[in-house]
Amino acid sequence: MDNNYLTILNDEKNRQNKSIVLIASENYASKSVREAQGSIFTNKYAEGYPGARYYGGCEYVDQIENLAISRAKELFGAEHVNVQPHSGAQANMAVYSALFNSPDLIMSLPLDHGGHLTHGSKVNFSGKFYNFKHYEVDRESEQIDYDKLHELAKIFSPKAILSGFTAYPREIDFERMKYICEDVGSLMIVDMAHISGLVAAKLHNDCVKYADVVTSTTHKTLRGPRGGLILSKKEYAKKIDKSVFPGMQGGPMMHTIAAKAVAFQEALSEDFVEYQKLVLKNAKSLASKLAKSGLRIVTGDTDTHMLLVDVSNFNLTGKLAEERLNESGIIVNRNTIPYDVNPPRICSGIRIGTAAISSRGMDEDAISVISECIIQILRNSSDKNIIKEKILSLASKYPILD
Ligand code: DSN
Repeated sequence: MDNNYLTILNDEKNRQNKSIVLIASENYASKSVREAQGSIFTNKYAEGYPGARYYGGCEYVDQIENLAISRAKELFGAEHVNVQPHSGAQANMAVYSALFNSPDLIMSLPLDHGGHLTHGSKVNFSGKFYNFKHYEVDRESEQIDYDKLHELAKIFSPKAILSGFTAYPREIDFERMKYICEDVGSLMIVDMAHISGLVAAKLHNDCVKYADVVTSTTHKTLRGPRGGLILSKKEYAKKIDKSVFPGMQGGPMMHTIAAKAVAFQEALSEDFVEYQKLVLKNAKSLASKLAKSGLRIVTGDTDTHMLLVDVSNFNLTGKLAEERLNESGIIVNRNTIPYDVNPPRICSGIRIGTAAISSRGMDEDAISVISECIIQILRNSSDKNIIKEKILSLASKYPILD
């Protein structure tokens, strides 16, 4: 027995059990998903694709990869699926490399307006290899201004328009995106990492039917193992597969692909749809309670699992708010808000998500306690130990799956 490992594992178990995780990109994978990810499939090399591997002994890993692919196709109605990307960032990298040549022009939402690092940030490969031009959210509504986006797309004639975001709380109009892309002759690419669980449950409008290519992670609202996924129209299948392997990756992680297969089956269930309804209900309720207590909710509301909260009218920065909440056992991340006056490391907002707490079964009663605690912590208006106790007691009522 490796006691050092066990001690650290136990500490992390305690941390997860005793805190309230409101990080919008985190969730708790089921025991079945974790068992598959911890299975003996980890022992197998399988470079290549089912039926065309570069190693012997691949008969069962072929079956597991085909199972994951067919379930993902059924779940999302996709024509083609690649389940091999190790992460969302690698999925994006593989798609760009399959479809673009450096320095093709791509349009996207920038990081400080809610886009992802891989959507053209200068410090990321995407911004280094490709010529990203950004559309932004409207200063007043803080939502995407599709008319403006359309105007910009006519000017830039991008090779592709990227949508699907990391810190954007409202529903995206994918039909409109498709209309704009068709009008200017661009490819439509969607990174649905945050909303893939909602899309799977048909509680967010569908991007798969409109987009040429959709990328995702599998561990956020989708509640699978940590990993990536690419869905596409048939015509891009060959290019994308070649770009993932041998272009970007060597051996696929067959244990993670096994866990993806299990997660996709879970996501096809009625229980999963009910879970996603709870995620949405909890997010709406938390937004409304925090707003009633004086916090400004960016865009005024949420349509997803996520809300973005401007803490500046509490005389706080995002950094300070994150640290204070963290000390009391409520885990969030600081986040820039659109047109933020503070630098990214400090920023003026926090991002809150309800995917993880909803997996623990937390509902309206829990949301009331959480919102009260958030307000008291941010106002510094109650005894810290009393709040910590309240959070601990709430967390212990809703244990995480072991
Ligand atoms: N870092 C993830 C998030 O927190 O949204 C996206 O990759």
